[in-house]
Amino acid sequence: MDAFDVPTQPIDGQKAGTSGLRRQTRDFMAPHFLENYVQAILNAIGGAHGKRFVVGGDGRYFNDRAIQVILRMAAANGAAEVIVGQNGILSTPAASHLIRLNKTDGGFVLSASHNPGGIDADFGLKFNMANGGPATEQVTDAIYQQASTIANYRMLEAQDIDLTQIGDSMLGDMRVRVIDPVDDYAALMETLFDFDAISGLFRSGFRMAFDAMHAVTGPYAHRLLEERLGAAQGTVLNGTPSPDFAGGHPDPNPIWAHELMGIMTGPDAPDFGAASDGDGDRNMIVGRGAYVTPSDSLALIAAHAHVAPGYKAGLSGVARSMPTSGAVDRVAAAKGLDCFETPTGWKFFGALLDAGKVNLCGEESAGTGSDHVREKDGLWAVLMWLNIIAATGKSVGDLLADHWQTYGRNYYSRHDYEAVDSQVASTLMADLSAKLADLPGSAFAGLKVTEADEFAYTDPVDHSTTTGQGIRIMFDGGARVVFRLSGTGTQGATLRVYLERLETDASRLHMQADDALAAVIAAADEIAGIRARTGRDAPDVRT
Ligand code: G16
Repeated sequence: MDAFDVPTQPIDGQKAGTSGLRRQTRDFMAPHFLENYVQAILNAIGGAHGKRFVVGGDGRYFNDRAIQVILRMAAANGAAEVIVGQNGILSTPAASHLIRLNKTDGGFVLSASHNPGGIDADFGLKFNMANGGPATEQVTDAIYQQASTIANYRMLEAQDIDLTQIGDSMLGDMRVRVIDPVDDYAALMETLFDFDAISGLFRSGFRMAFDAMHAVTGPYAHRLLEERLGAAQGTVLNGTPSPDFAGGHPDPNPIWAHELMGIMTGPDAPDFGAASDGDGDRNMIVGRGAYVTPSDSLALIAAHAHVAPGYKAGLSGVARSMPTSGAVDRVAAAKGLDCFETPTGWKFFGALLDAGKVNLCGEESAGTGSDHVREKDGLWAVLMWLNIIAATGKSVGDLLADHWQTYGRNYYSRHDYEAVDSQVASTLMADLSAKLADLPGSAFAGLKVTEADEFAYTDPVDHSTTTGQGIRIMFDGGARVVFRLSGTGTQGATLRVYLERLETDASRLHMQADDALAAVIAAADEIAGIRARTGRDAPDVRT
């Protein structure tokens, strides 16, 4: 088998967003696109010679072909070993765990997460570093530099590796280890949670519905929930990964997981419902008739994590992304824990986790996780909730009610305007930015602005600074609106408007979020002129 150089030239559109490179699948399938980006990654990390990597993805369309290309290029660049999930399948948290467990030099994670899959949908590639976490801003910038100047990539002429069979084989001088995608991850979960208590819960008749959304968590959930913990057969819905997620949108929120929401609000609703996304790092938690916002889920986990064996020593600190509500801050303050506010993107938690400053992180975008891996972890959050329910004997609804009673409730909603004309969206943000200094003191929809700024972050560990991370407008009484453009969309721009209001009056803790937030919603539109600029009457998605 011969390795050879293929001449190429830089291709537009290879700048990573919030989480690696996400593009339409056909872009990734275009000549040289994937190859250029893989070579750019290998160049940026100082080459592949003698190195070991993990490769896997969420099984979406083109996952299998892309993995064969990455294997051939890794071999051609002199890598010593690549560990691959059987059939090319690895959830993102499982990939992160394998990188750490096997002390590899990093990994290639193929996924566009919650974005739809298929030849006419989305694909993505992300490089994770030796700590198991997404490449830092510095490495991402170096990859972009390489992609912008690339002149050739290295390829091996070889047949496809059979990824259906577990075992070792050689590709040129490189060993390829095909492993079971679930085994090591399941073993890790068993060290963190009280499996006896959770099994006892299921034995006592506790019922659950888990919607894998035709995505990667199906095999993980079947193994852990049904086979290992004894949940009833049929607990896992849509549990076979499909290349186009059966035509669905694998994003675990009340809009896209409407099948599960229907079950949980129906007449014979189970006790507990949960869902995960395309690559298994996001989660949704829902009780009987009680949807838990990701921000509340993070706060509630912070308050109760010590009941799980892996966290019985307590938390070292917590972190949340800036647009995530301040609910977890209130728990941290009560418990005397450090609480960090980072830009959107799991990569910003990596340094805090590595330094031991925090061991619980979360984001409003349905991500929760700890220091067990360096990615957010959907099934981890589900098991944590099951452990909390088993330990406290309380329902999801009661846990939430008690939490709000103790800490107050941060009413929260995110409004997304999708596929907005990019020019309109960037002008909206630029205009907002230009008037920030004039906002304090003025009132909108009866709410007085106390502070307004553009979020910037200096990492307390590596001291790197990241600017331009969203516009924050704070109002009198603890309300806030944040405006940000998504870094994960693939068509036009997605404007995200994050709305929040703190309520501590015990008689007003059980309102509908949109009613509780009516004034904040009106103020947001008045300040940014969303309707007038986008021509939209309402957001496309509210979570
Ligand atoms: C990624 C990032 C998250 C981020 C989310 C949404 O998640 O890892 O940190 O919160 O995108 O980002 P944006 O608001 O820029 O679209 P995932 O699940 O898509 O990998």
